[in-house]
Amino acid sequence: MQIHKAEFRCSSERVAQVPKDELRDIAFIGRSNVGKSSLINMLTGRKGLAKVSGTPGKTRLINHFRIDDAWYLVDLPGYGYARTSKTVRSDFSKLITDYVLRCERLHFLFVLVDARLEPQKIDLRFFELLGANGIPFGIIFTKADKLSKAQLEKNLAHYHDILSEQWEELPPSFVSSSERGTGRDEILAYIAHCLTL
Ligand SMILES: Nc1nc2c(ncn2[C@@H]2O[C@H](COP(=O)(O)OP(=O)(O)O)[C@@H](O)[C@H]2O)c(=O)[nH]1
Ligand SMILES: [Mg+2]
Repeated sequence: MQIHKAEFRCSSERVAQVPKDELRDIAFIGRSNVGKSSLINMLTGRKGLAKVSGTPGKTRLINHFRIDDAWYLVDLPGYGYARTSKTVRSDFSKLITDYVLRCERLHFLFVLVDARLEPQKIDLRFFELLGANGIPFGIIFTKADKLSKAQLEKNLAHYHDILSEQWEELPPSFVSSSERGTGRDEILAYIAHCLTL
């Protein structure tokens, strides 16, 4: 699949404000600074579509981007950023849980994790929440360019071991680098597949 048209549609501070049309949402989430905005720009081929920020934790809105008049790419707020107020920090904000667990627009969710890091507790907790609620999701390991091939393989194997302790069937996973365009074709092909279901 190729993306020809990507237009910002709206920012929502409450789920009541998200679009009400019949198109479906493919959403992206992860810890602040994991590389979500960069990945969205890489996938859509639009450098400035989602803002890439050096100051993490700023985006607390749900952003809808209308793709080829066929589906929405949804940029969700980051979670797990400590230097904000207590209510925003409390694991996953109400905005995130309202959307992810209850919004019927959501068709598939990609959870981004930094390929360089040990599995983070907050990400594992989030997977549990998704599993318990039957939300279909996949994992994208980001910033792969910052690792050697051997280190990447090692980290992925370790991650899979940890997940296998909890899951009988592992979620689909992808490796990305927004710097190099790695993972673009695979992720877009998977989205195309999801949209046929
Ligand atoms: N080397 C490298 N840096 C990245 C990649 N993706 C994001 N970054 C950097 O990581 C920082 C956070 O990226 P951003 O997309 O704003 O993360 P967000 O907070 O999850 O939206 C920025 O400094 C990016 O330039 C990547 O694939 N490779
Ligand atoms: Mg961002």
